[in-house]
Amino acid sequence: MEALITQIENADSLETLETLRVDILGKKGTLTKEFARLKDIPNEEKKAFAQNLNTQKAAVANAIEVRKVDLEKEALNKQLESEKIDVTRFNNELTCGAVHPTVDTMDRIIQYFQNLNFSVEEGPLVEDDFHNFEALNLPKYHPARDMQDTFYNKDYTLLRTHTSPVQIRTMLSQKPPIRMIAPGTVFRRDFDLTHTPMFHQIEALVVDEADKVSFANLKHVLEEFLHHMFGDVEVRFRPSFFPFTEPSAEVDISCVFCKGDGCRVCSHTGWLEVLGCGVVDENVFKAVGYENYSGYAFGLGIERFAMLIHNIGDLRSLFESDLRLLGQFK
Ligand code: 2NL
Repeated sequence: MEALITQIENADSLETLETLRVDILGKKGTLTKEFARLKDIPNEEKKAFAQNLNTQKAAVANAIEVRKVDLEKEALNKQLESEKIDVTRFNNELTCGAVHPTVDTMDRIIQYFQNLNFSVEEGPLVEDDFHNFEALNLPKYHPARDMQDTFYNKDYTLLRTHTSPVQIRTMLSQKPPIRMIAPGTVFRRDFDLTHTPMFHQIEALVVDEADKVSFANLKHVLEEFLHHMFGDVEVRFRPSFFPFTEPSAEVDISCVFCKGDGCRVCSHTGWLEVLGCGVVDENVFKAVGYENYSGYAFGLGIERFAMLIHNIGDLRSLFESDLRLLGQFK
């Protein structure tokens, strides 16, 4: 018995201790086998025999428990020691960060339009119904205002679903001529392979005296811009609809991956949709009290541009802060 206890006290690992426990107290353990002998012991000795076995069993179990606590403590200390971080230590392996591809793309677009003398305007992320919808010719009960798409707050404010409210605020606080872009974060209740609830947009707005600004001007500016961003690509305009522009168009470039031959990225069409645009609807001007002006506007999603420029396959990787992705953009 003494020897057993000493063995337990000297067990040098949790594994050794467990082996000992099985050897002694396990189903076929030495002490367990002793209990099996109880039936062969004469009646008058049974009680003393059993009491003795139970005492031994308790002593062994206790010794195992005590040693186990010690070994676990040792293991924890070892782990803490090996994982210790000296936060005061100077890190000689400092690595250089990189600009996030979303930010890089946004910066490049902003730079391009600043060179064309567009101002850069910003506005609140929490907006009201008027600036986000009503002034943009999106009347109440319009399907695009559906609860599905918009994050509403309890006080009837909302998270802006596009950067257009910045243009509305700018038109309300300035007089034409206006040449502006509104870059920023926007929010929509949508989350799947190609949508994230928070993403980034840049919208542009040009307003001047009636007949000074035309769809032809818009078309030229966008063709130049898309060639600057994507190089030697084809650009085409398709008729479309937006509540805030009339006429409206969506703009495609020939696929940057297959050069128009057809591939998975362009769904074998040879074309990639990159932005929406149009001539500012008369009702938008009415909402901000403008008379005898004309203008054009367009809007684009930064993440989509970043994915096409940097050949990123999965939209979600732009939101994961994974250094294995970000490290590739140094
Ligand atoms: C898209 C389409 C667009 C606009 C945004 C706009 C703003 C005002 C007045 C008129 Cl204040 N228009 N913005 C116009 C056309 C298209 O965005 O697909 N964006 C990702």
